[in-house]
Amino acid sequence: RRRFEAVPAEPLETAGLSAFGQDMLAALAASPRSIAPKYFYDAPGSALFDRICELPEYYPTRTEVGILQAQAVHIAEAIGPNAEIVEFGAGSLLKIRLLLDAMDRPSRYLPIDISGEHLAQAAARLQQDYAGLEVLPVVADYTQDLILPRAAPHAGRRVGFFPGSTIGNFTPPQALHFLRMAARVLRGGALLLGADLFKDPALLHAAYNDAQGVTAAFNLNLLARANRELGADFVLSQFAHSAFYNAPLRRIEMHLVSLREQQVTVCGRRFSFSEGESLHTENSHKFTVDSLRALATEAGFTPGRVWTDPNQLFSLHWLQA
Ligand code: AVI
Repeated sequence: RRRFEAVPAEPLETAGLSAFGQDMLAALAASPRSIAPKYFYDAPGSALFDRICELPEYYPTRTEVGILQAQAVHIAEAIGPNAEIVEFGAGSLLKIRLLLDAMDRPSRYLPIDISGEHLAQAAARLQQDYAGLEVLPVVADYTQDLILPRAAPHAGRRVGFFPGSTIGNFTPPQALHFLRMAARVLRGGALLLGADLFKDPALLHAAYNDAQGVTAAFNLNLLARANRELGADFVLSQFAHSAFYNAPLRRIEMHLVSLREQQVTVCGRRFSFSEGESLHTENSHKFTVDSLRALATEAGFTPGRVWTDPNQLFSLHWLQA
């Protein structure tokens, strides 16, 4: 009698690989294939993202900056005197400067970022311009549970700042997890949160399919990064940038679509792509004011004021922790 034995799938040998290597191998071994968008942001990817923020089609950055400029006095009033600002992500120095300039004697600024070098440079530049402010960079992954330094004696409120609608790049459970952690570390203070609003899908589509192809280059840089860091052999011209609005899930999805049947090698392992098969690289969820407030409430915040632009493209939320 013949006996059939299940042959276990060859285990992925990931010991000794970087987090990017481990996650890329896991993404390629899965079906459907999907990887966290945080891997976009190596140095070339961060430079491409800065260019995206300047694109005519990419409205979120300039709209949020416009709201911060228009409402700085009211936001500073809500923050109060001597406050401590905790920024999740090194962030745009422009946005934090708009807040600091309007605030009444800010006491301390704690930018949190995973990239220590980038953070140290940004913090040093800020310190030069704000001599009376204590700038205390915290090198940490803010998607994990955080422990922050104690509040300085006599400091005012501790206020979190999470601009840019990066909250939309989390899956809904990740967003809830992040907000719960933020509510915990900011207890007694508040969070100022930027969230992109649902709008005409044609405008959303244009923002992620710009005419100059910068967003496409940003997406494809993920494969270029794998070639640089993981000894991969992706042929970039054999993959296409695809970004579309998924209406039921209220999100832009970005994918890299294989233009033909092909094989790639990553960290010494071979993977096949069929024609049209994709690697899902990013979600960018869009909110209504009410859906964001409901999410914040579920995470333990008490939603307060909401500031938007005249066209209701983007929202800034004051969430009491
Ligand atoms: C950082 N994040 C909020 C951007 C977004 O719009 O979701 C990332 C981005 N992806 C493509 N363009 C911009």
